[in-house]
Amino acid sequence: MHPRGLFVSLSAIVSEATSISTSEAVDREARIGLSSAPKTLSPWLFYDEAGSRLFEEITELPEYYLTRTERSIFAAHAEEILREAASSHGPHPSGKLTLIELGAGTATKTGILLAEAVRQQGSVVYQPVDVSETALAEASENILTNIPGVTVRCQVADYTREALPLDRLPNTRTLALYIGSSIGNFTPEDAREVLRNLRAQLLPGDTLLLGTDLVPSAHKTEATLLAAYDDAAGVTASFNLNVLTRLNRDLGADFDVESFGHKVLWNPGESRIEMHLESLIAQSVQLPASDGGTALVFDFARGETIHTENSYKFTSDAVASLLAAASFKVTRSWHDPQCLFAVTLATAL
Ligand code: AVJ
Repeated sequence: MHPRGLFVSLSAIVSEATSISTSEAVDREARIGLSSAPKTLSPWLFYDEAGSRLFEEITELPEYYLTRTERSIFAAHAEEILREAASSHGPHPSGKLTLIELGAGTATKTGILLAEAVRQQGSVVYQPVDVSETALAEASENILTNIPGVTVRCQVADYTREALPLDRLPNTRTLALYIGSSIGNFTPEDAREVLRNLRAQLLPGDTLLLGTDLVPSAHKTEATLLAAYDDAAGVTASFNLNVLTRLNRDLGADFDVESFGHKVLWNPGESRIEMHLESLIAQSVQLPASDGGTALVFDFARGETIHTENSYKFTSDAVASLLAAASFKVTRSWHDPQCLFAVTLATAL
């Protein structure tokens, strides 16, 4: 029999305290971002319940090639990925791999890697880390019913703000998964910081599997990239605009959502897709007083934007130097035939 079971860490129980600090964080973020010039809002604000649902919808859109392509890379190369991770050499005694995943969400693509880990080593411990308790509950239910041999230990945490609550089992190696191009939301400086924090929790010989979206190239046009963030069905537009609906609901702001438009551009100098919300008219928006500050009024000129997201795109050199800056060395990388997306295995030095 393979060990099975669900372990929920203590931090999962403090959801009430977490939700109080979440609405305080939303308030703080809105006050700072909307008072800045140019105006900004942080992408984590997208992911309320409606936004998380819209994101799941995005991942299934014909234009949004990222999720599907990364899944195809896992499907084609899971065996090699897991073998390379298990055999990466270091002073640490080799043993079974434990998989941890940063920002696991509902962990739909991870199943391919977990099933392969069970094939290679008989059983596997999987530690998904995410800020969303509901996403983690869905993830563990899916995995426990579909992949016998996996033990799931959910951890509710914000890996960008707190040290990772990593439980190391004796005589195991860790394979950390940071997939889905999640790293792409960070500026190069913050991305290095996130990977350094992760590296600090690992031992030499442990590995990281990093999923990154790639820059335009011979087989990947700028139009392909833009369409992924500006789909014909308008799901990404709804996802972007939903942040205003959220601020109205959570903070009592009075955004007229209809008078903002979804705007996407490719910034080649910074190597990133940018999403903005553009004010279609001159207008002002009120934010009521809260524990975090006094009532504020934000004036918008016609055509002025709120910068809501960066999604950085990489070359393989850029991936290697980002990893090197956090004391990882590239072991091997895989991409799809069109070079849309890359999956890179790196070893902690
Ligand atoms: C979740 C950050 C990987 O940047 O492609 C999708 C978010 N934004 N469509 C991305 C997103 C608009 C997504 N990441």
